[in-house]
Amino acid sequence: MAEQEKSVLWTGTLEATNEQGVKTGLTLNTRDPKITITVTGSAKYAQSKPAFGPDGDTNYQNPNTLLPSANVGMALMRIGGGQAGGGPYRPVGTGISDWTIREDGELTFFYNDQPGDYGDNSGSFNIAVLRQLTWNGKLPANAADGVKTGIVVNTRTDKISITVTGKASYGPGGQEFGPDGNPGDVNNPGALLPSANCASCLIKIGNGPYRFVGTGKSDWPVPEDGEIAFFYNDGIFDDNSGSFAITLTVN
Ligand SMILES: [Ca+2]
Ligand SMILES: [Ca+2]
Repeated sequence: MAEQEKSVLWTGTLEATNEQGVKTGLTLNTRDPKITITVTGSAKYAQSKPAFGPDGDTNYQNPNTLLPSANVGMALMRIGGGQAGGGPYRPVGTGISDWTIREDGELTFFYNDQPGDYGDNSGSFNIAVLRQLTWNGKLPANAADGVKTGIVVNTRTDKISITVTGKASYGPGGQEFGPDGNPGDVNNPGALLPSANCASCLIKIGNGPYRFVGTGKSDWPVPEDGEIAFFYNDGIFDDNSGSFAITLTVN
């Protein structure tokens, strides 16, 4: 199993004097999940001016800057670029949330000023690029080995949210139950997790224990490192039917 990238993709500093911008080394692709960018700090685009935050000087735009429609002193980004071409400069300011990637290429951040006029700048912005990891899949009730998500989490940085829907049956007769399982069948020693309702949705992270999920969890700090897998709480799987639909998000 390949190591998954963490939800924090990059952190770094954009100096206001850096006319070339700061390259992140992150190669983005339009097929990738949405990204979120946060920017803090303050900077000056001239020593005679006050310091401004990442939105720059809201009262001043200049046609000679990298992005004339944006405030002077604003944090910008560009994807691709150089001789290979690439996307336009785009305003970032204090950040953008759940942004759909529009171009392929390396992500670079810029300070919006006039080319050749960066020497009288000072200050810097701290920038973080984050990606939300999402997995959508199905847990068939007859899957004795559960379903692996390929999503690897760690206890230092990751909280997860899960939603589970659907109905399934865990035995002959075919009575169906939702993700919370059958409240009338608990402490069944044949089930993967006897303390939870039979026919409920379970999670297992890495080599950790089975844990009850039911209809879901919200912003749950993961208790173990490892790959996330889901299981159907039963002991004999080949007489089961139906499935649960699961959405897993790593924040
Ligand atoms: Ca300047
Ligand atoms: Ca069964």
